[in-house]
Amino acid sequence: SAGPVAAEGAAAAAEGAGEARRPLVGIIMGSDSDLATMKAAAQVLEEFGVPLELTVVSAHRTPERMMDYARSAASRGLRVIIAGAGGAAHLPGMVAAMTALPVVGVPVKPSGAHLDGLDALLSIVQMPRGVPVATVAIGNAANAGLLAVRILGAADPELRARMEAYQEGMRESVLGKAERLEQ
Ligand code: RP5
Repeated sequence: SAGPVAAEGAAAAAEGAGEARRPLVGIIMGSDSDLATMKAAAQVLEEFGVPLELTVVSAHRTPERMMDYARSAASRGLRVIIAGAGGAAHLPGMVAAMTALPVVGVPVKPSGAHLDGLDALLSIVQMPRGVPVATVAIGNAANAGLLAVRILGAADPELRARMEAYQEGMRESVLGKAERLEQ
């Protein structure tokens, strides 16, 4: 199929759910060469049991596909879109212009890039007033996944509890390291 690939979250698998749940988060990227960076977002969502879909949508090479994706996203049940691109990274902003869903932008540093991803960062973060894109650090797709979990968790106490447990895990990990250093 030409459509996005749906991945079932860990929680659904654990529940033994036979049918895949509808994706809540759409992960899109300008090129399959962005996948090495963007797969970290999918991994986070899978860890939290959030159903996702993942595909390639290019603002410049497939503009009509980008419009179709953005305009149909909410009615297809998506709640958050994570969009990553490198270079002249117009994908997150253009998608945000064509949907009312929250869009998280990931600046990708393509291999061999001359500007180290700074071009993508500025393209994504410098949105005009009225059309926000929540921009994470260059290459930090994991944070995009975590932000999507937080957005969904605002109205989902169970998911929010999983985020609190994740934060507690980080806290314990850092305290353990501090303790070992101080010995
Ligand atoms: C951008 O150009 C993509 O998001 C990618 O980061 C970069 C290079 O794309 P390819 O030439 O590898 O397809 O549009």
